[in-house]
Amino acid sequence: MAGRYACGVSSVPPIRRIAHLDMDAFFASVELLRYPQLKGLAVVIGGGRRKVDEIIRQKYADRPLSEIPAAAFPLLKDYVGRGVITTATYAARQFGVGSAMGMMKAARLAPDALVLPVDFEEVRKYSRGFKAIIREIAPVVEDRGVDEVYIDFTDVPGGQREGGRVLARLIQKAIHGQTGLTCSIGIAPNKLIAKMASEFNKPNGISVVHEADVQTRIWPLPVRKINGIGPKAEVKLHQLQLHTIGDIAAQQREWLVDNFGKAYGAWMHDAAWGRDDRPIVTESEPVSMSRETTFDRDLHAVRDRVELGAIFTDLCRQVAQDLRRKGYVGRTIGIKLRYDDFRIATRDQTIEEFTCDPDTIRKVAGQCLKRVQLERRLRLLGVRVGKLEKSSSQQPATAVREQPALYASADTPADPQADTLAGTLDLF
Ligand code: DCP
Ligand code: MG
Repeated sequence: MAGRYACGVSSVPPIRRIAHLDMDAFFASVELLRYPQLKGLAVVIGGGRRKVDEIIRQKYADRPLSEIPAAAFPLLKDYVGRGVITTATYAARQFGVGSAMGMMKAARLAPDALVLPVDFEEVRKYSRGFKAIIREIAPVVEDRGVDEVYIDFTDVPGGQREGGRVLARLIQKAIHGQTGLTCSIGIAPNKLIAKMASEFNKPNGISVVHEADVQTRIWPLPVRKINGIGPKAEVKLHQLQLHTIGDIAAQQREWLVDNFGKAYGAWMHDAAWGRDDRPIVTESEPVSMSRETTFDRDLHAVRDRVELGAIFTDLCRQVAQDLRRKGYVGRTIGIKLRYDDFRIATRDQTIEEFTCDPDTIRKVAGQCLKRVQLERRLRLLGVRVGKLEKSSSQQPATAVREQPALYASADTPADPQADTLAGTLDLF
């Protein structure tokens, strides 16, 4: 870089280079490590709690997992039950299937795709693993969840070469060499653009974006590509005839403020111009931990009381386990329901003492349940513990940087239409 800054002043700071790294088809790729014979095939991960691969493994107990024939694996078209796809291999994505799609719809699109359940423990193990590999090479890393991180390349040796491409290649090679997994990396002047750039060349790609490239590479993208513009903002932007990021950038800041409010409008203007100075946060503390499950069939609070009660207790137990494993206690306990008409209701309650005790969580979550309508059938039930603090009795060494819950969905504000029936139902 000496040449670049050869202006006689040695204190010129290096150019900020931020990378966003995202693992490719993460949960599916982890399964393919175990079953390399499925490489290149259309495989989807998801479905309920079916232990499909355990059945196969029993049947072929006499041979290593890698020698079980691909034909022995269950097909999507034979899948019974509900649930959504967690992820799909790139071969499966060619059929149009992908994350969050219902299994039934996916089965229509890719009937011959293989289907495997998620192995959470394995996924967590590889998640910790690839992050440790990155930290050995570039220490300033922000954990963004199970399969993505931001990395500050600015001061890392080689981090400025070819705009960061050289270091990105090194990281990709190290991760692949030590785990067999591939990832995609975007390197840019900031987090906002890096996040977009990591998608440009998926899978196993690297994209380098410079400040001067914003107009050509960022402005043509649809507004939703900005991390922070969600479905509601998108609808409104479309109503205002703004479809690309460039369309937003072409607006006056004041006009955006008038339409989207002071903070959001101004942020949107900056984002469209590729401006973002958020730092890399290396020690992120989880805000909450949650567990939720979609039922195989809609359940009714009275008619399916026993089944629902058991699932509810189990969710509380799992959240309590997550808290303990990661060394946290929490004080706000909440529930989330999705009704058969897809409406969502959430309720929570804050208690005096911090806890990670499954019975306490169960009791308070049960009280929250009494505050929502339970006449309609339910598709989904979730339990969340928030207002977290590190528990003093336990200090796990490695888990601190992990995200709260792998599959936590965004906290949904309480549904105003879900009237409270406090005290009238005592089901749980
Ligand atoms: N995931 C999930 N539920 C979703 C989306 C994703 O449980 N609705 C899980 C499965 C993914 C992992 O999180 O493997 C990472 O999510 P990504 O969006 O990064 O998707 P992938 O890594 O699977 O694919 P890509 O190559 O597009 O990053
Ligand atoms: Mg990914």
